[in-house]
Amino acid sequence: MKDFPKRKILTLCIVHQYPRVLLGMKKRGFGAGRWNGFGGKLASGESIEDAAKREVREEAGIEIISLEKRGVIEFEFQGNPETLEVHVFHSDTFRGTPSESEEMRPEWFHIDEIPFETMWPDDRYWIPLFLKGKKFSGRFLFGPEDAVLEYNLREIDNI
Ligand code: 8OG
Repeated sequence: MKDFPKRKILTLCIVHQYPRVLLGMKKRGFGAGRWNGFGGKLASGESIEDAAKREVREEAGIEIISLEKRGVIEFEFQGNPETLEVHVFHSDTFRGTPSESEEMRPEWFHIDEIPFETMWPDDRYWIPLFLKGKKFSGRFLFGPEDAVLEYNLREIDNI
C-alpha cells in the first residue's frame, strides 16, 4: 500500500521570564535525554492553545496564565512520510512552582546558557528569534542521527 503523507500537530511552550527560560529534561519517549520546552499532542476535540496549557500543567506542574503563539515549524525525517507540525508558544506568566513530573525535570536557564548541545539540533536556529520576540515559520528535514539536512526559517508578521 502507498504511504500517504501524514501530519501530526504538536505544541511546544517555552516560559520566558527575562533573563531566564524554563526548560525540562525529557525523561522518556520521543526526545528523551534532551532539554526542551513543554508540549505534546492534542487530545481529541482540544484546541491547540488548550493543549499547550494542559501539557505545561502535566509536565511542569504550573498553570500558564497567558501565552502567545510565536512560531509554526514543520519537521520531517528522511524516509518517513509523517510531518510533525509544531506550534511554538511563548509564555511569561504562570501560577505555581515548576516541579518534576514523570516525563520532565524542569530547570531555569539564563538565556546566555541555553544548553543547545543537549537540545534538538534545530533549536539553535529558531530560539534566537523566539528570544527576540519575533514570529517565525520554518521547516527542518532531519537525516541520520537527527542531523539537519535542509531547513528554511523566516520571520513573519502574523501567525
Ligand atoms: O508528546 P511528545 O512528548 O512526543 O511531544 C514531543 C514534543 O517535542 C512536543 O512538545 C514537540 C516537541 N518537538 C518535536 N520536535 C522538536 C524539535 O525538533 N525541537 C524542539 N524544540 N521540540 C520538538 O516533536
